[in-house]
Amino acid sequence: MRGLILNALRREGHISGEELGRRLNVSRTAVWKYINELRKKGYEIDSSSKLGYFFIKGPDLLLPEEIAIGLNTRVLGREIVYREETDSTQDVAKDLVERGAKEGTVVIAEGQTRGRGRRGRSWSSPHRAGVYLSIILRPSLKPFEVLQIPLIAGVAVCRAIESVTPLKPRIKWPNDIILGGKKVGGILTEMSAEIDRVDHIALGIGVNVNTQRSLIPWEIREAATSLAEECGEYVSRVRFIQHLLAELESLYGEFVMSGFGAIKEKWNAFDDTIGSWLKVSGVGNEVEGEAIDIDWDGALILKQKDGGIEKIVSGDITLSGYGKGR
Ligand code: BT5
Repeated sequence: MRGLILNALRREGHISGEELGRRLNVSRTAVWKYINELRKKGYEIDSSSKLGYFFIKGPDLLLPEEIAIGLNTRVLGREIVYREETDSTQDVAKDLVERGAKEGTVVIAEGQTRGRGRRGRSWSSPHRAGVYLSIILRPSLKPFEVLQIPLIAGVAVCRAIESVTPLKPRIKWPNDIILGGKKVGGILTEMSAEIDRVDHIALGIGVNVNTQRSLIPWEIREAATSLAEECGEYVSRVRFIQHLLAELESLYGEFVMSGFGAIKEKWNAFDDTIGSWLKVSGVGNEVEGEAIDIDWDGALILKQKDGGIEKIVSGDITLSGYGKGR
């Protein structure tokens, strides 16, 4: 109901309580209560006896009713669970899965106290500055195919960045989103699976949107950036999420129908890894070589000094040569 009221106020500028009540089939007192709830959330809505209610401005929050206005998806984000603050949206998503949450449910937090990356690393999530969300997916995939999910999400993040800014993001395999050589976003894929079948995936995406440099822990400050810092202006987090969910839904749909082959070319368009000389660590022995391609299943193919070919399915990479676009 609050979403419908916001929609009407935004569209028409001002509208009387009586007219709102008539359209939504509720009493004027009920309209007044909803308006007060919106005001408590930070919406500036004024009223006058002549014009009725009129919208002044919204609170730049990632409220589900804000995201729903103009969200162009059928499944992703049709159910949004919102938290002002939480430990990690991944944990909230996992709780929801246990309670039967549907595919496409999205958990969004304004801030995380224990946002996480891969292998126990942390993800700095300052309040109301970035986008921190987890998406519940229930694809019928084999566990090894899940490797492709962060690559698909990477393309969606880059396309969303291109939709809301003039920036040219790149992807460092497997899950780093890079601007000007610095990390602006990361992707975390956690799954629950049996030997031959994935039960569900919690796809976590973190992007520094309007994150000021001073809010990023000093140890990683030099290696991190934000969309606002790179393009020099404030970026709407709501619009970014709307584009992200729409891009992801379309790419994920394509992937489910036709496999990773259809996405690989799109991934290549943002790739900043192939052609670089790099070191891969975090999975047993450190391996060094030139990244020559990604395989049909999303694995990175490295050519070592002696000409040997190594296929890498996960790990952390350090570039020691130069990637495209650097
Ligand atoms: C990632 O891990 O890049 C995946 C990050 C996923 C975060 C999202 S937020 C929503 C959802 N809920 C969660 O709890 N997590 C997901 P990894 O490749 O392991 O990179 C982690 C490393 O990135 C850290 O060790 C830091 O060096 C760096 N880092 C941490 N916070 C950062 C930030 N805000 N911006 C740039 N770099 C950061």
